[in-house]
Amino acid sequence: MILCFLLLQWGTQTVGQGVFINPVNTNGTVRVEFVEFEQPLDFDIHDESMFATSDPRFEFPLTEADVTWLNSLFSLPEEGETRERKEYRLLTEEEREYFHRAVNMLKNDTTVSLNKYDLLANIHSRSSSNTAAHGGPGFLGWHRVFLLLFENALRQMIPTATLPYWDCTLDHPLSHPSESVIWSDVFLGNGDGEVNTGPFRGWNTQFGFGLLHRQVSSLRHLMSVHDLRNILEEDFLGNISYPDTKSSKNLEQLHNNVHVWVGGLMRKIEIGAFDPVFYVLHTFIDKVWEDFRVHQRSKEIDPTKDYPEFYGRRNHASFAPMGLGNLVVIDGISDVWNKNVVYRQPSCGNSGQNECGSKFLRCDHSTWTCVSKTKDEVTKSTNKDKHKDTTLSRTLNSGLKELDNLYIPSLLNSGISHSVYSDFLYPLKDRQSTAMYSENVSQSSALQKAKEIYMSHLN
Ligand SMILES: [Cu+2]
Repeated sequence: MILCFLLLQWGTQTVGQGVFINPVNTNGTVRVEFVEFEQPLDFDIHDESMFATSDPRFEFPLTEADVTWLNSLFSLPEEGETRERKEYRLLTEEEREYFHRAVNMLKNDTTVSLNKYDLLANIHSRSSSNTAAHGGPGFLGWHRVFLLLFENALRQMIPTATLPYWDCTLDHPLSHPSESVIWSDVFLGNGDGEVNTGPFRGWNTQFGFGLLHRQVSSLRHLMSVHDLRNILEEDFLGNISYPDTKSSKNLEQLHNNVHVWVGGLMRKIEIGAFDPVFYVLHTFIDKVWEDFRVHQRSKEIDPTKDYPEFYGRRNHASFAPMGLGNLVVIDGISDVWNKNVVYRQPSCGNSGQNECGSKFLRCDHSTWTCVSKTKDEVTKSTNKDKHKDTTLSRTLNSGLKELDNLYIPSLLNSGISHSVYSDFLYPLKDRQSTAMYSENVSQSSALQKAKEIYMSHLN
C-alpha cells in the first residue's frame, strides 16, 4: 500500500498525470526516452553511509484520512501569490515565530497516522519515493516537489508561512561553525545531543528513533562559498549530479556532507526529515539549484529540457515514477514548482549596524560576504540593547501575543480568506510594531484598532 495507489488531485493546472512535461534534450535533439525497468545499471553511488535502505517500519498502510490530507497538499502556488523564501536569519521575529509555530502545529496534529509532520517525513522514508529521490539526477527535482508539499502543509496552518533556508556557507567561515547562532534557541535549538532548547525541544520521533538528537560538527563539513562557485562553473544538470560527477561539484554529495555534519537523525537519508533541519537545508539546496538554472538561462540553456542521458540507477530514468503521486522523475525539472517562489539572500551593503540586514549576521569586509554571528556574539549584543528597550519590547510582545491569541485560532476556524490575512492583518501587525517603536501610537490604542478592524472582517 504505497503512494503509487494515490490518485492525486491537482489545482487548476494539469501536471503530473503520468505523462511527461518536458521532453529530454540531449545535444540539441529532443527525444522521448523509454524506461527500461528490468535492467538496472550497476551503479555504485560511492557514499554508502548516506544511501537509503528500505525498512519495513516505514511502509505501513495509509488510511483514508492520510490519503485525503496528502492529496490536499498537491497544489501549485496560486497566480499572484508570491512566496518569498528568506535566509533563516533574515526573517523578522514574527515570521520566525510563525514558521516555528506552523511546524509545531503539524507535529501536534494527530488527525492522520503518526501526526502530520511525521507522516510527511515518512513519505521521504518510503522506498517507493526515496529511491527516486537520491543517488541520481532526479535528486533536485524530487526534493523541490517535496518542499512544496511541506510548504503547503505549513500554509494550511498559518497562511503566510513560507520556508526559510539555512545558508550553511554563512557558517562555514567560522572557526567553530557549531557555535553559530543557528544552533541557538532562536533558530534550530542546540546541536549537541538531544534537542532540549529552541522551537523543537523535546520532540519525539517515530519507529524507535527516540528523541530528536544531533551531533553537529563531528564528521565531514559544511558547504562553502567556494563550492557554490564551483557549481556555477558548470552548465548542465548532469555535471552537478550523480552518477557523472564526483565530489566537489556534485550538489547531492555536498548536501550529503551537511546531513552527516549535522548528525543524529539527519545522518541517515531515510530518517533525516524527522528533524526540521532537513527542510531548511533542502530549501537552501533548492535555492542553489535555482541560481544554477538562472545561470543556465544566461547561457541559453533551457533547464526544463536539460536531463542527462546517462542517469545511472533505473529509478532516475526520466519516466520512472517519482513516488510522489503520479509524477515521473522528469516532471521535477519543470518550471511550474518554483514559478511563484523567490529567494532572498543576505548581502553586505546595508548601511548602519545590520549591514547584512540581520542582527544575526555581520559583513566580513575582507571578503565582502555575510557571515553568521556566533551564539556568544548575539548574546553580548542583545545584553547591550536590553537596557535600552526592555520595557518597550515587553509591552510590544505582550501586545502581539494578545493579538495572536485573538486572531490566529479564529482565523483558522472562520475560513477568513488568505488575502484578508495577508493584505490586511499581517501588515497591520507590522504597522503596530513600527508605531510602537516610534512611540507615536500607544500600544493599547493600536491594539484596540487592530481588534476593531479584525472583528469587522469576521462579521
Ligand atoms: Cu532526501
